[in-house]
Amino acid sequence: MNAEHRIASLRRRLVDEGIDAVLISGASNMTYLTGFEHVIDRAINAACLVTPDVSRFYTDFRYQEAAETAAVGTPWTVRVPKESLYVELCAELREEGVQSLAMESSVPYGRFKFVSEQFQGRVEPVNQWVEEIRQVKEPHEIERIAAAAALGDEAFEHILGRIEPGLTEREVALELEFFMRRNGSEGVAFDPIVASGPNSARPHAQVSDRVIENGDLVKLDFGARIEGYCSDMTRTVVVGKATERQREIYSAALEANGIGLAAVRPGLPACDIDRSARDALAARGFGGEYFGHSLGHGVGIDVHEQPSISPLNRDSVRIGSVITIEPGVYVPGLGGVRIEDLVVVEESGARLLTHSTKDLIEL
Ligand SMILES: [Mn+2]
Repeated sequence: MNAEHRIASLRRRLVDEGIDAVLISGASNMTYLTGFEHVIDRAINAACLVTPDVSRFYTDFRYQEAAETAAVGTPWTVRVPKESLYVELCAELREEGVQSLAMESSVPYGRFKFVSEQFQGRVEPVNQWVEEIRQVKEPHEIERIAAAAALGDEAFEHILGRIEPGLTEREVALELEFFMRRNGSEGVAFDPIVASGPNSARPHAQVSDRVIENGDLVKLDFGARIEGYCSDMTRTVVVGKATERQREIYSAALEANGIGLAAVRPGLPACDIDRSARDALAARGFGGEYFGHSLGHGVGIDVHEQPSISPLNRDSVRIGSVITIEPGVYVPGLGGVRIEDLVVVEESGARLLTHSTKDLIEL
């Protein structure tokens, strides 16, 4: 991990925007920027301050020892304010002659207002500064995502041997989670989605106590987390023999998945990749009312990050991004199929990290 390189990227942004300092307090962004492992969690009270010559990590007593240990050999100095973190931080900014400060637009409004008053200089809300750096992965980040994807493949293989009529969605979801955690996943990337029968027509259905029946489509969307990095995959299976209509939906989703994957090229606008798969679905009779979400998204420290592969994103995809390609066909009352792969964007196109079969599985 090269914290130096990540901080340098942020400093270039400061220069470009003509701002003296930036304060980063989003947990995933702080994790990325510091490179600290096993320090930053969702409960932490902390902030990273970066100026042209300072990289300082503020936290409190509960995290002091872990942060100081993690900071050894890095450009970070750890500061543990005696009283209020933001009161002390603002006092230091004033002492150091900082005139303008960037804060992430995602911070709570109360904190933004408080810092604005305490600091007394110009405070600018800024959006996606660290997220933009995060969207191009370093090789060791890709290795971790690939390891999480491999565990996802194993979990899918495992769950295929378990799904049967009579089990509830919740039991299947629990088994998926248990398998991943028992085999090295740090929690899960997100609560698994197990959506059966008519529930599978809801793209982000919440797991229910519905009992799986013969003839159901069962959509499984889940991911592991390895060394701080997520994976994400979706497969849809049929319990028993598939009907003609189920086959038709499945083959449309599968074709769109293949077309979306083949469209991935560095330098191509994300919206064009999205359109390739969307047009393929429409040509099969599954236009907008059957597929209403984005084709994919970036994956890394967070399961949903930049770049978004959506009709609205005109930015080009870049070498080193890790994205999903996940077209779906959702037919209310009948069910839905989504097939989601995780890929790395390389010079020659998409390299798959998800290796589970996409042939229609009838259990
Ligand atoms: Mn996804």
